[in-house]
Amino acid sequence: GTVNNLKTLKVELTRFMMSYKFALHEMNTKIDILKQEFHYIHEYNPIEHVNSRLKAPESILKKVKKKGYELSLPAIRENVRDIAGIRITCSFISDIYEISDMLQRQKDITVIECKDYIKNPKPNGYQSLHLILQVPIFMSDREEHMYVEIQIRTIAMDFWASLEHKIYYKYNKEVPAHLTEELKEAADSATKLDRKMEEIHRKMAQIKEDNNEEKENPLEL
Ligand code: 0O2
Repeated sequence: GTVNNLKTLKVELTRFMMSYKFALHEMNTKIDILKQEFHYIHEYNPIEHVNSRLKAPESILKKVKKKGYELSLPAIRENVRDIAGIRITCSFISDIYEISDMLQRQKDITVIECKDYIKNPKPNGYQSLHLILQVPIFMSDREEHMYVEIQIRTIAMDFWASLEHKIYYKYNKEVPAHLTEELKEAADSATKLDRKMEEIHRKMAQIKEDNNEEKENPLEL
């Protein structure tokens, strides 16, 4: 009885996590193709780096408990949508939306949700574009549609979020108001830096384009 049940549970859990592993693999390949293609068209690489992770079983259970979801694999599959997570760090803000559009346009991807914390930052200053997508994976005897969470942000947004996470992680008491304000100020500085770099990038691209036109039409003024 109990031993067999445990065996079945183990097989089911392994299958469950395996599906997310395949979904991550599928999405990572898509992102890698976009990265290479974008590089070819725009002559620069818009993706600084890509990180992906499978949510650890303890973290999954913690979330189920926190949100009060039913404790069953079907309920977890439906409700915990960030078991497969990918973070794309881009060079410029405009790259974020271009990459996001390119993913959303793919025919086998279903867009479930798009949260724009760049247009609407969180009160603490957090910025990122969050997509919940559904991607099909094909196995020997079945096809499954898996949720994948994609976070897309610039290096400056990532810098802020990484350090904010380090500073406040696991501190569940009230943070003094002046520190919350300073953190928000730091986020505003990151935004300023992002906008400045994008502006320089745009101006430089224009100069390069003008130069190329001169070369192509040497006799025209
Ligand atoms: P981890 O360790 O990254 O997985 P939910 O995902 O349901 O708990 P919500 O509000 O629906 O909550 O999701 P949301 O706002 O899209 O954010 C989820 C993820 O975004 C978090 O995952 C973080 O990775 C990131 N995030 C959101 N807000 C902040 C923030 O203020 N600071 C930092 N550093 N990261 C943030 P997890 O599961 O919390 O953590």
